[in-house]
Amino acid sequence: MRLLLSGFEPFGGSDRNPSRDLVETLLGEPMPGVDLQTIVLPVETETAPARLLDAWRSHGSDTIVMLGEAAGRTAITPEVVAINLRDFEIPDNAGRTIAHRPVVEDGPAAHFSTLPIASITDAIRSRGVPSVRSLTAGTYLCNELMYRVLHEIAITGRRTRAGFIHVPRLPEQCTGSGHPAPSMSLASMAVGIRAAIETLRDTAREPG
Ligand code: PCA
Repeated sequence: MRLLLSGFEPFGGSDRNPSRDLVETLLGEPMPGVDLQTIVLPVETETAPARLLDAWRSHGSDTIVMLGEAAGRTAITPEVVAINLRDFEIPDNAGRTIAHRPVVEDGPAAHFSTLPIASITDAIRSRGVPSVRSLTAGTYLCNELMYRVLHEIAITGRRTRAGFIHVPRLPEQCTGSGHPAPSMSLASMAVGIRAAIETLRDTAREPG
């Protein structure tokens, strides 16, 4: 399997993003049968999707897994669907706020993940890490990235499998006083994402 794994830089005032930490951790843990390329993307609507699509073209990946942080989540959550809507509640890291605009003008309303989501959540749970599918990737950069990648695959007729997985915040991001927030350790997230990658490797199509 030729896997492209992406994460995002910190955003929204945080100095961490677990998706970036995961990409860096997994890069240091080679897995048999996985040709891994990683990329950490800026949280910027103008640049993130294009940078990922460039990496896909240059690596020739047959599988794309995009990772991002979702505050408030209690589990590792593969996203089922990306919608054709950008509606930011906070500006991106370049200071842009986009309200009620499509990701792709005249694109379809939605694109579905082409990852085997039930197999992935089962595999993650079997390692003792909470995982459940999610039916919304939001309307910010993560949804936009997922939509743009799946749209590009659809219009180019490629057979690349692609999808997005949101992870909770790290405990270190949730130590402020006030309301406690859900979090998960980086070690548990890494076990879970590794299980997801192994599932994808073991269900990859034979070449040719
Ligand atoms: N999470 C944001 C964007 C970057 C990230 O890690 C989101 O869910 O859209």
